[in-house]
Amino acid sequence: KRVILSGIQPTGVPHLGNYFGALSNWVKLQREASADDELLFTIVGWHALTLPQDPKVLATARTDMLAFLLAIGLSPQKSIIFHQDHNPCHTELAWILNCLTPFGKLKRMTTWKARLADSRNANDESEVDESLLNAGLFTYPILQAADILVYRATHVPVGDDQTQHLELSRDIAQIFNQTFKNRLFPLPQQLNTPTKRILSLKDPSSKMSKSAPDTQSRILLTDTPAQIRAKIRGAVTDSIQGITYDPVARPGTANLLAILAACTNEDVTAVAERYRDKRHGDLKAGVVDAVEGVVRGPREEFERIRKEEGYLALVATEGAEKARALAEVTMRDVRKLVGLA
Ligand code: AQP
Repeated sequence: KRVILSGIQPTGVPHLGNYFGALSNWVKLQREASADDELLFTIVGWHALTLPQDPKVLATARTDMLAFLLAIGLSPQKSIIFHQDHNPCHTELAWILNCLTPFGKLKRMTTWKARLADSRNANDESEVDESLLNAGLFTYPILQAADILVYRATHVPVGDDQTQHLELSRDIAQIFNQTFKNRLFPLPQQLNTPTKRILSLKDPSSKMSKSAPDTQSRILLTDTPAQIRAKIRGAVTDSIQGITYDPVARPGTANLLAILAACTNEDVTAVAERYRDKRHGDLKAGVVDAVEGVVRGPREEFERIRKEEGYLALVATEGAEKARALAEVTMRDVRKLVGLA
């Protein structure tokens, strides 16, 4: 039996990167799941708190994210869809795992190293401004391990940026199993999303992101056709004639080709071949149409579902009940094993 779990932070409206890198794959997994498979999709509010959040904005984003998950086609009849913060078993297990995880392993996380680098003094590299770093930023990979292990998940569909965190989850599962001479936790496998990372439209050296300051750098699932057109037209490309797929020399152009290929479900080299003798303007026009074709359905469905507050609350409550029931089964064993039954 497969137990598949994945999560998304309620840090804003999902963009094309989230959609192709995660959400559309969740829907595919749901469509192709067998009757035996258990699917869990969670909105990870506790992870969002590792960075400063405006409480009002977070509260809205959290409910909106649930509406988006339904709008893209996840079904509460087929998957357990829930808010992480509705299930305290995650934090209970996270604390126990905190006490088993070597400090050195966390220090090696590239996400942590990037945070440290961000907070270094520009003039004196050896100086870290610790006021920019909270303990949650250091330990959240353990909470992520708990999110997975509390359901004894076997498969975790995530992008390749998550490989190191998933390795840590496996290490922690192994440490727990060895320490308590048990095989409680299966070692979760990564299910790689077929789509590579979608890049920022304004700076193709970084990924498309919900929280990047430049709103023109991402296409949101709520964008209107006019907004999509303006953002794609303003995307950074290059001045080389003709269209070729070369992510190193032509990252902006390659990103547009990748977006188009993801929209039409084609091989990116086949798309590049089609546009070989065309101009960037033609490519951009093709991307605008393809993106609108993908975004229209979720956008319209989101607008409809977000107004159904009673239904959204019901989905959240039922999802939480199912998630808690599953997690409690694991936690009864965990508490017994560690001596806190
Ligand atoms: N640009 C991207 N291309 C492909 N996949 C992406 N993901 C995120 N950005 C891209 C995938 O989306 C899933 C959910 O991400 P998340 O919300 O948990 O956090 P994130 O990875 O940090 O995404 P964002 O959009 O950049 O959010 P913020 O700005 O809040 O940090 C993950 O599976 C991720 O791989």
